[in-house]
Amino acid sequence: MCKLPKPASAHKMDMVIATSRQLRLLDLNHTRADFPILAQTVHGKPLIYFDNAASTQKPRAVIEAQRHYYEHDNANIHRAVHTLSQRATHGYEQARETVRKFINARDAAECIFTRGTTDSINLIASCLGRSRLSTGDEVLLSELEHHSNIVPWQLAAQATGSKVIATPINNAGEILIDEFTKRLSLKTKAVSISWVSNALGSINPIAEMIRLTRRHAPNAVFVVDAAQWIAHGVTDVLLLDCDFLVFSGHKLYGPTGVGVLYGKRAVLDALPPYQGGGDMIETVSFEKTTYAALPNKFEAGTPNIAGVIGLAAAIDYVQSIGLADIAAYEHDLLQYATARINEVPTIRVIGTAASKAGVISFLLDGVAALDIGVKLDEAGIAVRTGHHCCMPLMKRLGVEGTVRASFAFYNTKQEVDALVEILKWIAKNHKPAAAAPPACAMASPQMINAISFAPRSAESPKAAADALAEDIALFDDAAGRSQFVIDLGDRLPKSFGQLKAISQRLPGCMSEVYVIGRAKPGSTNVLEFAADANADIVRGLIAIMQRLFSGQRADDVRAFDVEAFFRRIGLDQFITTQRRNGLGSLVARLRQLATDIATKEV
Ligand code: 7TS
Repeated sequence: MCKLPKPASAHKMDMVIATSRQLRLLDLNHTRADFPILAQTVHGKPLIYFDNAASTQKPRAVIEAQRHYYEHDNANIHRAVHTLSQRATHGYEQARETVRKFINARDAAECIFTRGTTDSINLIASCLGRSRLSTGDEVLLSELEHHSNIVPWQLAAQATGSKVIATPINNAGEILIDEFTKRLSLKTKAVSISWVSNALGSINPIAEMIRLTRRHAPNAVFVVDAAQWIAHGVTDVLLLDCDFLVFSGHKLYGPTGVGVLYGKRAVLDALPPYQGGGDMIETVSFEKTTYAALPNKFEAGTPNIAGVIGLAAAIDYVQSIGLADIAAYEHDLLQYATARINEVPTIRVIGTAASKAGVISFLLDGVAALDIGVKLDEAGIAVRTGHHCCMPLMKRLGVEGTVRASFAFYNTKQEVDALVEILKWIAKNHKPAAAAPPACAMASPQMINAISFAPRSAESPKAAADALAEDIALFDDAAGRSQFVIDLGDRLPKSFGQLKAISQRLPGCMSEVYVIGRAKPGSTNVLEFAADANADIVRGLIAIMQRLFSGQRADDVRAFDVEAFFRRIGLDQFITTQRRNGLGSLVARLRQLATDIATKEV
């Protein structure tokens, strides 16, 4: 069928619409000024914040609402007749009404304040586990889910003898609806699905999935994980007809540590309480305690009052812009970014669902995701790298992790252009890693002998540290320091294949890291080790650790404060033990080896 040319008047109408849309977009760009944090530079470059799926930035309205609460109204809620308590309670309950309207719930009592999405899902899974789930029952999830929509269900399944099932996706990152339907049955007691995938951005057909669940699994409750949807489109729980819908404040331009659990009144009433404590009771005696009505039944203890007030301010703020406009703007930005990012040589976009929210996950051939993240940070661009708390999804897609750029309405096409330019530069300038020897299934003594264990670099760890600190002091910016580290890594012997064959992957590091250590042959108290990784920056950090520790007396290794040293040389972002992408677990392994040697265990 051929397309008819549009009549002139229709063209004119298009132009009017296009012009008003452009004006609207311009307004949206101006909202950047509402976010004080965006005006800064990072490593001397204007900050480009593309980590919105992890947490969004906060507009002044949210910051002010919390400040105002603490300066004027701070008191505990629901407890006292005094004026401040009355004001605090009023603000808190007004916020509940704001949430109700925002998601179109029938009743504010159906909106429970929690610590966030994770807390909300734990509440649901735990309470269902104690009331509805039993042996042989099934909980249906998808391969796309975030760990917080997997692990709470596994805990409930373990406690009840029920089973967690994951419905499959295709290679584009879309849930296969026929497969989903096949897995629904009378045994299905809960279905819990993310509306938008945090790792890939796929928008799941949640309304259709709810309809199918009602038809084929009438015993199931349907939980919508709206963590990644809530800031990007209109939510209407009545229209969806879900049993539960959960989200976090911090992904909606609101504070951290606060979130919402919406549940249908009848379903919530049928659940046992989650936590016990103040505010959730009606009467308490040692013989019998009775529980408060909704929503207090699920809000034990003093809640995050300032957070709730900040969340309401965030909702007012996004509504003043309009979620439909936000969605249109972000859709346009995503299309632009997808087209531009595909110009980068060797790029592979991971997740190409037909319907996507503002997320682009990608890899560059031969460059570790972590190395891309470090380079982008040097350019002032914040992205997230790794498995995005979706290990089963990464396994399904056959990747270790990805680089993820995730957008908000304050991002611009110019920022996308800057990202694309840096990626082109990385693709062009990254030296391909020399082919590592292939991994074999079994370690032979010859293979262990072939490993080069690093010799001692200085008299003591302290002397090695002083020498390194002197070298690194020559660089006063982050780019120079990380290039120095990468150059050190270049000189590390390439033993990735051998080490992979004879040792377990070090858990807790974002890149693949292998390490083996031993007491130096002929000595009883000297540690030596070899290690390798598949990210340049990590190879460099391994080289530093070797200079510090390999060939040193185990007691000196144990006594040396690695964290303080990394702080001293300005690289502590890589080493913190709490951070999963850090080398904390390498440090812990080396300390353990040193302890074993010092106590003659090896
Ligand atoms: N569900 C989804 C779909 C998510 O994206 C996240 C957080 C959670 C649940 C948990 O939310 P929380 O607020 O309780 O932590 N996602 C991410 C992310 O993609 N990067 O950092 C956090």
